[in-house]
Amino acid sequence: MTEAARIRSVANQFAFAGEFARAERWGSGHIQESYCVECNADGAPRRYLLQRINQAVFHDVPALMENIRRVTEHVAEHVKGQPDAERRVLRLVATHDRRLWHEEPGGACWRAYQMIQGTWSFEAVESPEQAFEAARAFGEFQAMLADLPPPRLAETIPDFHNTPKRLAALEQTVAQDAVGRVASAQVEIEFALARRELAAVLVQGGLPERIVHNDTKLSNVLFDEASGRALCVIDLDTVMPGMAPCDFGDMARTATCSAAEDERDLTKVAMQLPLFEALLRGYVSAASGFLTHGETAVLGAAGKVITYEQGIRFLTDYLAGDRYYRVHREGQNLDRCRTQFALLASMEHQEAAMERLVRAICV
Ligand code: GN1
Ligand code: MG
Repeated sequence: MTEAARIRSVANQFAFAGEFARAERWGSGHIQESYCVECNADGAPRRYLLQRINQAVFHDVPALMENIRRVTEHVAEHVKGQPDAERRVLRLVATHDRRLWHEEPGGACWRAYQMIQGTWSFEAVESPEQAFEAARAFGEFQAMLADLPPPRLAETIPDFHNTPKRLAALEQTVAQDAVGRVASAQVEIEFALARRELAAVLVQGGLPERIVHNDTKLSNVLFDEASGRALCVIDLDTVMPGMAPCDFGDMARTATCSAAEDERDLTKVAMQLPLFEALLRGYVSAASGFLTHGETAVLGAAGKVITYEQGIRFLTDYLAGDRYYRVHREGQNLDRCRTQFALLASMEHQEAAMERLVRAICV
């Protein structure tokens, strides 16, 4: 079966409106394989997001999909009756036999969402307003999930933001040097090891457990094309118990820097303080109701920790032979790591100013 025929046959398992018309590869995710599927329903095109779940990363598909079902239904309840409620949360589409995912005979698992119309997403930030909006949307998302009824969400990837464990994994990978790349990344390995005390900052903070998004990069927010406002938070795969400042830290990693995550010209990579300020204001505007002093006190540090952690993760994967993150060119994971470390260095330079903003804004 060709790839196109396979996608079509998988799409036909889902309760989409109308007839399958076409499918194309979609999005910039490093993990899941996504397609935009267009169907024709009475002459009107309907679009869906069809995703093949990466089971090397998400081992427990039922737990993953149950988390997403509960989270999307809960957020839908929160936004019900508000303007544009339909477009403010991802909505799963079930299969014809009412399952949340489809399993192919070979074991591959697929799921589908309705595509949210009239929206943009961005790989790199364009303005402080955009940073504010993205942070407001993620803060609101955390706030809406604060009253999710028990049981506790499943930890689909345990120790996801456990930075010391990420560092240990790097050290082990360096020791193994399975694909002989260690010699080509000495500078980055030394950079990482010289900052090992940073790894413990969040996990040792005694922070409360909350339901967090865990992948709050700028490109995981959909902005309304018409108003420019942040409308909907997407990519719910890693929504699980965690620490609220990790979400803020990942925003600082991706929305204070106007260079792409894999930019090779490192002179373009810098933490821009006005964007950090906009992020803080946006996040606090939505999350101040539940954040404790202990959580707000580490928001500046969280940017550094998550940028450091992400650099370590890219470096580890480069040294292991690109087994986790999808790459489109030779050395891309090392480029991604270098960008993270350049951004971290820029944050280190501006640390005092970042801390001043945190104290001024999070009163
Ligand atoms: C991965 O696939 P994507 O782009 O949504 C990763 C995140 C990283 C991100 C870096 C499950 O997310 O943790 O922050 O790449 N997701 C997983 O861009 O590991
Ligand atoms: Mg993701």
